[in-house]
Amino acid sequence: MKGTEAYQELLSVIGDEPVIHANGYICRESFSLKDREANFYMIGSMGLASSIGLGVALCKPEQKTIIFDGDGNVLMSMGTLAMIAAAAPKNLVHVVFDNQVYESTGSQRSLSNVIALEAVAKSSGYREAVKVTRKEEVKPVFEKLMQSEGPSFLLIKVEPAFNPATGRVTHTPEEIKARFMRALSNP
Ligand SMILES: Cc1ncc(C[n+]2csc(CCOP(=O)(O)OP(=O)(O)O)c2C)c(N)n1
Ligand SMILES: [Mg+2]
Repeated sequence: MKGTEAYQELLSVIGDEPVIHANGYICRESFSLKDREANFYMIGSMGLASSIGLGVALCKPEQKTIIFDGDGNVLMSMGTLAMIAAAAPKNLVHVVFDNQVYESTGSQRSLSNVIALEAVAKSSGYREAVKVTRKEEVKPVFEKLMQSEGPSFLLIKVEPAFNPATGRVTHTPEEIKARFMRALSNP
């Protein structure tokens, strides 16, 4: 499946929940498909969406927090998987779009073709860790994780098929922060 198809499946399930996005194409794809105030776009710093997501989940325990991450981002901050597992927020759903490359910077190969990131998450202590490879599985599995106690990890294997004509996030970092904080205080 293409990344865009996976996003569309997920977006059909997401309501008001905050979604913290990893940098690069992940921000651009989501911004182009459906920009929302509750989307936090981590524009520059790779590897940090997961720790920002953890912080939001701990501060807002009454609602689900979602992280949209990439394989390269997860590999860069693998220690955050342990941090999330140890803090064990029941309301956190960590989604990884695994295209097995650093697509945003020219599709250099990542290690996720040999390292099973869902197994790393599970052995770190995530309550659930699921890998999906077929488009039809994405929505039902995500729905189930959104209704269950976390922290949970959903690894979606996607083709590296980003359309370079996709626009860029047009909000400034300051605007992203202000609107995200507004969305968090008015759920
Ligand atoms: C600390 C740091 N290192 C490198 C980069 C450059 N960079 C931006 S996105 C990216 C690739 C991210 O890979 P992945 O998480 O797999 O997402 P994909 O691009 O495949 O969607 C890289 C290397 C950066 N922004 N910050
Ligand atoms: Mg990638």
